[in-house]
Amino acid sequence: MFVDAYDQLMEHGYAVIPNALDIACCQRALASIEAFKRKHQAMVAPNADEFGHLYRVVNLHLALDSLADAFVESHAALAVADRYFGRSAALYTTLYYERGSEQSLHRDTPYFCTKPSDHYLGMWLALDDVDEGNGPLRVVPGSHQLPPIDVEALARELFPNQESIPKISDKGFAGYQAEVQRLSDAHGLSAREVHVRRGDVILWHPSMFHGGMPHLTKNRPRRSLVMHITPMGVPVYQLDVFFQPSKPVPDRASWRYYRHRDRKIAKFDQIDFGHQYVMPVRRLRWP
Ligand SMILES: O=C(O)CCC(=O)C(=O)O
Repeated sequence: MFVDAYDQLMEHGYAVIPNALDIACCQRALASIEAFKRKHQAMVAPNADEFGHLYRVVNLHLALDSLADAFVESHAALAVADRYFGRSAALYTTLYYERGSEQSLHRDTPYFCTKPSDHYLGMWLALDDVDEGNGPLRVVPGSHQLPPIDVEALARELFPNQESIPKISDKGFAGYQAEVQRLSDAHGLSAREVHVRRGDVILWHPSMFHGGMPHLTKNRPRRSLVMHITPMGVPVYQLDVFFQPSKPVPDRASWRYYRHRDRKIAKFDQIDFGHQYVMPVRRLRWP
């Protein structure tokens, strides 16, 4: 089964690994998130919608060990990732959602630009059943194999001053994704929804074009954890390096890792709520 999923990942750019995490582990994670939300009600409230559903909480696993457990216990998915990297997959960052991301189609590479390239996978864990009603992931099979884009030429069009390409830029990100869309259309590729059950994991290749469908039944949660994984020590850069592949940069990550059971997890000291505000991990783990 591992081999099948690996072949799917390489051929189609994504793979669904059914029952990658057992239901009891999903339920423990969900119970701990509910307890966390009750305990830190005032802190999470600005991020929640009218149904109390959170949106894009970055690195919640640093406060909740049950989410780190969900990473280390997704054995069948990690076996595929380890084979892809040729060494053990480590956890870099996560995004926790309780409603659909509704993100437009994109590749992650501009913000997950690794040295060496492609040493990154998206690992999306369903904590609820997800279908057309609650904002499933959509993917464009084969989009990881589109012809290469000349990012330096694109950068010359997008950024008048080549000396100061920013790390973060909506214009840069959108400009690149528009080019991927154009190529994808030219090659006759199209998107499909991926419906999954609680405990299933979707793995995607760094160059997979993917996004989130509209979340139609708003009161029904879509709890999911996106895990961004790399081998330990691989540095992850942003647009400034993505658009200037020959820029000299360190080949080791600047962050440290901690051990969680048999895996390594990158250590950061803040949790970000929807890119609106941040909280120190220390405060959210206390007492
Ligand atoms: O969860 C989703 O709907 C999409 C997530 C995604 O596109 C991402 O994390 O890059």
